[in-house]
Amino acid sequence: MESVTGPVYRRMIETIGRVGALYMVLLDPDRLTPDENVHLAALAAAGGVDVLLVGGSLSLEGRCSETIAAIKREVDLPVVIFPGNVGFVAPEADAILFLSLVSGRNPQFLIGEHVQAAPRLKRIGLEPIPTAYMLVEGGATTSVEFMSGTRPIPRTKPDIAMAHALAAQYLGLRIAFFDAGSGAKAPVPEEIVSAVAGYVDIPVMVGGGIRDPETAARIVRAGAKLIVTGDVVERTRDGGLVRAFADAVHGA
Ligand code: 1GP
Repeated sequence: MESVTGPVYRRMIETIGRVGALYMVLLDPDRLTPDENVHLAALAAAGGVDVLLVGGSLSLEGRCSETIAAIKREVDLPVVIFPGNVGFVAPEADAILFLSLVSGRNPQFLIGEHVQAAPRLKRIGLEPIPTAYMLVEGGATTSVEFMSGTRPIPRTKPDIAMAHALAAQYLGLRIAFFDAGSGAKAPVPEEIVSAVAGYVDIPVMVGGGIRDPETAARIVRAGAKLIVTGDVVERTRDGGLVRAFADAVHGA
């Protein structure tokens, strides 16, 4: 029988053990061309990013495979898919976050997409990383909220976030990902991060609306083990800022 965790997840956990927390940059194939994303990926690699996430909520352009193939040709970083639905499955990636939207009550995103995706992943040999995805109020309606027809966890309710993450752990999921959504006005509150990190044994991942290294460092100090930024890197395309984020996440 195969181990339930694959090599990419195990390497991520080893990296966390070595550097304290892992810094991921999200590249969205809908928002940028493959060439632009390769440019950002190279910038990320030079700036000390640990893992590239590729994905988003829509895949309107259907460029996930093409983008990942182009990145893998040029950049030596693990590429993990951050899927919005089964259409994001791409054999060129190293792994895929096998996300269950556990903060919602929409069966399609709790298990439906997964039933379609699982046989494809097995056939192409793509590592699934079982991940609980929990949307947290970030001050604006997010694409995930709209597309999934689910409501986010209220910002002021750490107890609800804790119960969701613990249920996810007991279901066997390996990462508790709290996301305020891309471009959120406010990131996931540190109170939620510290409450959950002190309560569950699986690593806490945080993204959405993180715009400066100081905020990233504060969220790591609150207990997050994985930090993801997308929008700020995409907008600024600033290698120095990427390096500052990586240093802040690793040094927090
Ligand atoms: C979105 O957490 C990611 O799902 C990244 O968010 O684009 O706001 O950095 P930002």
